[in-house]
Amino acid sequence: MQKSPLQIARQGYMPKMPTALKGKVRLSEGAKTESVADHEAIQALFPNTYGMPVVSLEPSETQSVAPAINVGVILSGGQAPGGHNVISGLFDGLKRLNKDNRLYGFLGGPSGLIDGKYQELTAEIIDEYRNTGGFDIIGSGRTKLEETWQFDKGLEVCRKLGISAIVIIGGDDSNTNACVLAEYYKQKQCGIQVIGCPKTIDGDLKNSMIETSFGFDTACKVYSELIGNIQRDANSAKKYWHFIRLMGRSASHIALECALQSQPNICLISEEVEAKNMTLTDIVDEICEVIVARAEAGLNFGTVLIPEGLIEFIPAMRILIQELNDLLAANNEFASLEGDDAKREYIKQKLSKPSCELYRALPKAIAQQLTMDRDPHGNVQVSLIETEKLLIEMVSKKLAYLKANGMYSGKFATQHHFFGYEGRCAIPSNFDADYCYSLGQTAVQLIAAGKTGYMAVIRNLTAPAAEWIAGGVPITMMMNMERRNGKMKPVIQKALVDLNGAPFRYLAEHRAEWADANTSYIYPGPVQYYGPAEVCDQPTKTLLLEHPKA
Ligand code: FBP
Repeated sequence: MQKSPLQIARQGYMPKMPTALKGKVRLSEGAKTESVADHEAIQALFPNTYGMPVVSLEPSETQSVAPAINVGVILSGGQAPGGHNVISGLFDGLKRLNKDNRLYGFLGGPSGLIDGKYQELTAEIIDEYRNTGGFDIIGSGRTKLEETWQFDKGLEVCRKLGISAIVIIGGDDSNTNACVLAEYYKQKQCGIQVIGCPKTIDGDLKNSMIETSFGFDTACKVYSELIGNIQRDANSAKKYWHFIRLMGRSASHIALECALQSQPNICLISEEVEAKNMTLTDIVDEICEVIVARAEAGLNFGTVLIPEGLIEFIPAMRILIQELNDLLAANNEFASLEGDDAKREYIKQKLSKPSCELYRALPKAIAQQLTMDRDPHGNVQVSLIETEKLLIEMVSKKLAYLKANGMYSGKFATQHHFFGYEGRCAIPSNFDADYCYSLGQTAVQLIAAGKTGYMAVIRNLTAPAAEWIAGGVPITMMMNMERRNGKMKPVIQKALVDLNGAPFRYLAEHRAEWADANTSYIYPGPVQYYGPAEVCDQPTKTLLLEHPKA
């Protein structure tokens, strides 16, 4: 396979690690833990893995040589830069403990465990993937591991391969499932440990114990570079407003981090829209205010960042989507209607009055998207709704009205963008390469210490890597009960943008100045892998604001 010069150079990069992971290691245990909420319910569901202590890894003079073990690894969910480094950290950590240890990769995500599809990961394979982006070493998938028959099939496969520990690299749902699996195997005394690793570009798997999920750093740096480049173009050509939607599912962490890095004219935050109970019209009015003010200063260009999940956070829109989900679930009458107009009329008759008004006000193409593209659970796939186009259309209409009434005299030409896949498989930044490799090594130490139902964690991430603190957190500690598909379930709390948190407060304090006639754009440029630490090793602005350097 041909490689670029950067790919070749990165193969030789040796990730930086916390000092504690470099030599012999001992485990230090803290006090017993409790779940973040719903203690009794969570304890009842996890009698064997509830209440375990937080553990940290410390340097030691001695570490006993353990008998050889086989470990399985699974990549779960969407790609995130650094996954290959978690696996290379696992591999190196295992071989350092005992050269006869073996690592098996389950292929195509969690379904690989159930279907017994696997590959042994040898040094030759691992070396090809060190410090590379992507999940292609073993592939990923979105199959959910949540039913007993799946656990039993997984057990059969593990027994056949002599696997005594599984590492699941995934987001909040995958780690919740890792915890359920750990509990099941412990209760049945199967002798199989389960350890999780925090992955997702969305940045929504974080809490008092997890400072950030891996991949968020690289993905945000890639998107910020692109936004910066667009801003430089906008400031050069001076003729377009760019509407840029950013991946991130429900939470707006990616949009917020990119705004902190690039200082756009406008950045919408879904969590704020919900907290202020804003309507689509309110959002359009806010955008128009900035456009009109800039036009008065002769600046008919700008940038607007839009989080992927925005539409679901507009309260009236959420009700409309819910009504449409209920109305269209297995609705044969609707399915049999011929033509878009007949379908539109049918829907209008069935919706509640406020939802019907909102539906009528939507551009036809968007209204149509809301009634198509449903996921296997019958829900509309909001990530496929082109919110950037919806806003462009609605803003254009409002500006035309303002122009007709003498309140606006600018020009409004637009470009739209959606950034997501551009960043999910980028070559991991030094931060993600180091962080992920350390997570893999940490998972090995947790396995060696006999732990199960833990997530590998690295803290103190704004300090130099040598000072990072490696350890493990019981997954039950991060759980609460939530209603999912009509049933109360134990889940890891998803972190949305905290409107009282330092990153959002920074945006709120500065956005008027960024919207202003005086352009305050920052042009972050591409991710740098070689050079001074202030250029190559900086963590995200979000991390720096949430965990200021000592
Ligand atoms: P994970 O939560 O699994 O890490 O996935 C993140 C993500 O990139 C979201 O930002 C996005 O909404 C989703 O995956 C898209 O996934 P897919 O390409 O499978 O539709």
